[in-house]
Amino acid sequence: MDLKERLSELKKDALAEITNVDDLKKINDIRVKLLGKKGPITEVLRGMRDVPADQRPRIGSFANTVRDELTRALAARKEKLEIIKTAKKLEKEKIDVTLPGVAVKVGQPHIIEQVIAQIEKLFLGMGYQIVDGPEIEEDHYNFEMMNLPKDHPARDMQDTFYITDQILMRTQTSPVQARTMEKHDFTKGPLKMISPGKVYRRDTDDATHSHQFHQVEGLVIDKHVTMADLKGTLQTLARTIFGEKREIRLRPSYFPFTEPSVEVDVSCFKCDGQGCAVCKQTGWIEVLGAGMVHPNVLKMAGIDADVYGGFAFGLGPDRFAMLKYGVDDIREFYLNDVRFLQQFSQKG
Ligand code: FA5
Repeated sequence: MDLKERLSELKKDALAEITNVDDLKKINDIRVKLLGKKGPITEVLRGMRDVPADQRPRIGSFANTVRDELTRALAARKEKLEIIKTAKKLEKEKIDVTLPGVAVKVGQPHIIEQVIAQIEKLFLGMGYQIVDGPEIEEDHYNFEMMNLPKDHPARDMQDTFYITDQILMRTQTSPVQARTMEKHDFTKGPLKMISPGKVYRRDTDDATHSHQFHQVEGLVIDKHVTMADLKGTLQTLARTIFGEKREIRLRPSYFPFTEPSVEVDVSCFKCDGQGCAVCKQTGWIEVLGAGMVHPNVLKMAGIDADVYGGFAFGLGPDRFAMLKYGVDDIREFYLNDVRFLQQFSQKG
């Protein structure tokens, strides 16, 4: 058999082997076996030495054609096996997208947290800082610094959980203001802050009272702060929470830490001030307490009351939420019944 015949025979066997291989990993082995240095083609070409010189180009060219054909056949088989492999994998991992999904339950902040966040956003926008403070507080900060010495009759307004003589569960968020006033450096600018948080009172739980509730207090201290500043600020607050058309009115009141003190009413958002069940036919709803900071409070915090003055206000987000969403029992907020809580979407 001459070299050309041997090459043809070899090609036939090799193509058959390539066509029959069904394992991708074996393709490379076959390539090395057929076309490698120790492979039959190389060996045949080594025999070229014995071929007469005039026939060498023809056989050499044929050998190259055989090698190219085998290379192509190997590549084509490899591609085919890869397609088969992918198809098998896809078949195995097939997903039935028409199957019903499992709904993921997404939580949301508690409605009181949402109201507090809305208030915080407003005041941050007006350049206030948000300050946190301890819930277990000293009598000194909760009462004394707020112009409420021991045995002051106004202490009865806030029935207190005492832990010791001097330590108590804070009844209001005002102590945070006392702590901040004490530290504030007025050469660096005015003090503008709100302090949101939990407070505690020995109130008997009923539809409008809870022994644990929330407050947001606000405080501004600077030179030349007037009651008009207070009113404008609270007007903005009322409109943000209760709607664009709301008006507010101030009524004289009493708090030991402010003088003068006021109760703040907002025009009824249900009846637009006409009179309805929500506003008890008055057209107004009481929403918070406020006033101009008492000079004694400033002095106790080391602030010169002849130069500086300011306003303060304190509100209950629980009562705000009750009014805004028509919840008639404050205890609903604390029962943690998800069916109740889920009603309040994030947008409020
Ligand atoms: C105060 O606590 C004053 N520190 C507020 C203040 C600050 C006035 C600065 C002036 C200047 P009062 O006791 O009214 O005030 O409470 C404030 C708000 O907390 C009330 O308007 C009410 O919304 C809410 N609140 C009071 N007691 C309860 C309670 N037991 N349950 C739920 N909310 C309450």
